[in-house]
Amino acid sequence: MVRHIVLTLNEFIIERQSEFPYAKGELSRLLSHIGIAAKIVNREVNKAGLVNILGESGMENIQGESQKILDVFADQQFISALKVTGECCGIATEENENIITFKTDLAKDGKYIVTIDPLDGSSNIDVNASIGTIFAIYRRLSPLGHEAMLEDFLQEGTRQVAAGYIIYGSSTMMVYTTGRGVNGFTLDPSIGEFCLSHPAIQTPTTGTIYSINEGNYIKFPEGVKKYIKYCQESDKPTNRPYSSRYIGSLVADFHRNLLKGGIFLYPSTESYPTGKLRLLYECNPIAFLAEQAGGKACDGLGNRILDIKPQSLHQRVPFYTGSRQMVDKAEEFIHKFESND
Ligand code: P6P
Repeated sequence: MVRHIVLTLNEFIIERQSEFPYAKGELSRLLSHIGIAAKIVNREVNKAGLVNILGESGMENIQGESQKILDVFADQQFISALKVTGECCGIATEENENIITFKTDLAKDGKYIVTIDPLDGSSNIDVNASIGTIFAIYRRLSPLGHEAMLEDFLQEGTRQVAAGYIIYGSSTMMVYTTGRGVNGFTLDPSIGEFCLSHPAIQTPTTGTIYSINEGNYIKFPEGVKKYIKYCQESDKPTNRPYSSRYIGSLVADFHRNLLKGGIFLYPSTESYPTGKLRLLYECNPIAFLAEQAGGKACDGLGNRILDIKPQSLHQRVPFYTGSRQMVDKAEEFIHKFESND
């Protein structure tokens, strides 16, 4: 019988640690603890339909969005996991208006900060559609021995040391990068470990999937409308229309397009004039992954997502990401028709 050697997430992290000459394991420990919290959240997500942890918590987050019970649970799990490592001095999460600074002496010496959307797409929880966690890790700018400061969190995406997501779908996967490629790990419930299943992910340079909420079509910028029509025409090099695929869960839509090729678009809309998705804990980590996998991520206004200097924790940006040639084509349409807006 051929014994398949599985490489667990922790073994992989330790193996790759040698690539960081000055790393003493702090980043490795952070990533491992994120993996542990992900397994705990996964356990609750998977049984959400069975126990009374579905539905609304009765609270609202900073965005004014109703918080699901699982949103709050996931937020607490990742905060606890990051606090206990001693490597992280503070975090910014979608669920909290301000930064959360850890006040123990150990944590004040933490070299890293984390931005995280603990449970993205949570409106899909109650209908059993895939949801996800999205995180980014930065080195702190403020001095060691003190509490984290807001400046630590308002760094350009190019300064991320690691980024990733967990997708709670038909299987649970953790996909992350430390700037040396993108690797995917699938949770094997029989051993409770994330195992390397998608080494060195490279996204196709083009594809035939476009992902956008066409319910907002009327208010899209003219160039986006023209690009959607381009996707629907059959006179492209593919000689057929593209397929429209949209789950309404960023991690699920991005993950599918990452593996198959495709483009995800969230333009500015009437409800979200500067875009809906948040720069710090949705767009930057996803953009880092997209670029590391050979793809692209921009705001449709001529800016590379990773170059944008954040002005506030919950800043929103228009977001276009995926296969490089498809994002290039969408930008071409946007720039060609932007004077018509
Ligand atoms: P809409 C989920 O609420 C989310 O933040 C992303 O996961 C998703 O891509 C987007 O919003 C969906 O937004 O307006 O299309 O429902």
